[in-house]
Amino acid sequence: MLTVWGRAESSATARVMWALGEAGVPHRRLDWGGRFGGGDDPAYRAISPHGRIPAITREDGFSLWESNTIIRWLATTCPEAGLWPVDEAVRWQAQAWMDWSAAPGRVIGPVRAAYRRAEPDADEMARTIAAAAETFAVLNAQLQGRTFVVGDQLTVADLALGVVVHRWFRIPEALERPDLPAMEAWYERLRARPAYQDHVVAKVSARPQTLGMGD
Ligand SMILES: N[C@@H](CCC(=O)N[C@@H](CS)C(=O)NCC(=O)O)C(=O)O
Repeated sequence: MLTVWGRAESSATARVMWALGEAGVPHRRLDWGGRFGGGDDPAYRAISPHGRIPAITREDGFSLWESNTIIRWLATTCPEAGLWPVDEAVRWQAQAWMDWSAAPGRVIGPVRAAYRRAEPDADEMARTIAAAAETFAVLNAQLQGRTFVVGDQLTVADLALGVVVHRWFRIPEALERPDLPAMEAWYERLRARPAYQDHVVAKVSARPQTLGMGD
């Protein structure tokens, strides 16, 4: 049995849980990190050197950290799930989009920081949203004419990007955002997937749970 170490509402844990759900891999999850603590536990540091969540462990001693690496491992060990493109060019495009997922990860943070202020500053909100929209527009362009990020099938690229996009669309309706129709249509396709509903929509909020923590 695979064990996932990580609190469910963390974006990085949610990605891994979603991937496990898509692949149908039996697992259990332990609440770890954030308010649950454990990141500085030396035994945990032995499996996750930065003390960050998520990490996975298996009874035979195998362990792994970094959510996108865990997703790659899962996709290659469960090829029947179809998350790892067979075509070489598509497979490497998927890797590029996975690595690129750090970019929207960086721009959504300032939006959320502005949004969580007790007295939000309209200029800060507008500025951070405009900067984020510029980055998300890159993904929107890629999704034009495609069902999923690198083609007609859900892959590791979608798994790396689906959580941050959920956060973008969860910013309250009242806040003006430029239209990104291809990305919105893709988000609706993700929302139709039970594993995405269970592990992302139901668990990950737009508002940070714990200030000052990567979440
Ligand atoms: N690049 C890492 C990021 C890991 C990370 O920053 N995780 C956050 C939660 S999303 C964390 O561990 N925060 C501290 C904590 O929850 O204790 C990954 O994708 O696994």
